[in-house]
Amino acid sequence: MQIESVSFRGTPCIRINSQGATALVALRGGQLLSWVPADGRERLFLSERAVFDGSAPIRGGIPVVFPQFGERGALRKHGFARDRVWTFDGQSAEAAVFSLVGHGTDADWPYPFRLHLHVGLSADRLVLGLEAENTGAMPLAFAAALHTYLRVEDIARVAIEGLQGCDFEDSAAGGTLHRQHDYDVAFADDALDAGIDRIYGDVVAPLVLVEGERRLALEQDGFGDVVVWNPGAHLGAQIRDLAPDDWRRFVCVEAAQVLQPVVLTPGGAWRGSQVLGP
Ligand code: TA6
Repeated sequence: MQIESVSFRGTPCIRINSQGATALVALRGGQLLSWVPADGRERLFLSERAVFDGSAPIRGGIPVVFPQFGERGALRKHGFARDRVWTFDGQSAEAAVFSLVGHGTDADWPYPFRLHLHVGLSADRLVLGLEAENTGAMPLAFAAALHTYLRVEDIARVAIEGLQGCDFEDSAAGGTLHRQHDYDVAFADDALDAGIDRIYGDVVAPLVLVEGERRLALEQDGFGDVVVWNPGAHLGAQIRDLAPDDWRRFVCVEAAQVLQPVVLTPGGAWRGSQVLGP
């Protein structure tokens, strides 16, 4: 694994090369911006209109959501980890390691903590590990997600397999509860206009993103939930840091721990991972 410091759209990043694959991680947010396996095809969506000056989160790649998911709490949407500048700690045997340390000095979240993001890369696999540690003297509770923006050619041809039988909260319909009866989640008809925004609980099977002949497997461990999001045409047109047709070019399939927040006692640690590959 080779590692170099680079600047991308004016923001400091770490580029990782391994077995012909590359990944780019912005220190802002500890956020993956690009993953190109050895076949040379980009797998992540990053908006051309993404903002890199720190005035808004970067739209695309893999934002780290912590310690709050969405607006389920008093903090800013999706918490603060994606807005902070992380540190590159170096490389372990298998991964580049990034960290974010909180000293408990935030008035609205006064808990000392340490987050680590491990980014492992081989020819055709991306392995992400997120670790949270309570370094303070009080218990703390958090939600977390790897908000993975997967690049697709045309959302109308995309299906996600592996969620049949799972219950989900429909965030686009006020959090109502439903069960996934269909074999796959597809983005056709009404969903193309209204979008899909769902939190699936107790997901055990590996997922597969299917688009025509292309398949990408997504496995996760530690994270109990999966969030599936595409804004659809209506909301997509209102998101300022997306170009007009960008909503067709991605789907977020997020490894998440949302429905049941994690509680860490002092000294306690939690780990979750998401693995993308063939
Ligand atoms: O994870 C899905 C979601 O919570 C959606 O509801 C949508 O708002 C999306 O995240 C993006 O949020 P953002 O704050 O990055 O615009």
